[in-house]
Amino acid sequence: MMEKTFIMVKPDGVQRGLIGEIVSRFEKKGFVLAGAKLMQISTELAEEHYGEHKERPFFGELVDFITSGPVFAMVWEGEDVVKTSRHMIGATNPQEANPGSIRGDYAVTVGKNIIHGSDSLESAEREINLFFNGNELVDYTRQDKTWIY
Ligand code: ABT
Ligand code: MG
Repeated sequence: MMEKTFIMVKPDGVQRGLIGEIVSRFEKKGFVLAGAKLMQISTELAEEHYGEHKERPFFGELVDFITSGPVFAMVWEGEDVVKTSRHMIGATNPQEANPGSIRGDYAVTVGKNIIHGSDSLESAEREINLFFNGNELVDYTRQDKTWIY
């Protein structure tokens, strides 16, 4: 099924110069970039985005971290992109993330795991609406589509 998901390079990934590498992996995989922007997350947006973790002991640190510098927010489209991109990203804790996954290759600790990806279709819809206006998303077909599907 064709889906959209929300992917974000976190402040540590931006500072470490990993935007290009991460975009490249999704591009080469065959997913379609529907929207992207470099932005500074406000405290309000951070608390809303991570609302499910509000009661967790690490919530304050999480909000501080995600607002500590610019992030690169993206929407990617493709068949089963929500689940597949979670595999490409790897386990939340980079110590458990497989080599070959983004966190497995580039991250060391759970507090600085360089990338976010929506964990379900419902989360994806919620997060895309939280970060993007409809007019910031573009609908088009990649020329290589018939070689991917
Ligand atoms: P996100 O993509 O950031 O949502 O990570 P993921 O979905 O893989 O993992 P979840 B469970 O959503 O973690 C959200 C952020 O909270 C951090 N975290 C999580 C901790 O610092 N300690 C913990 O014990 C857990 C469970 C990691 C995630 N990211 N950041 N930044
Ligand atoms: Mg999550």
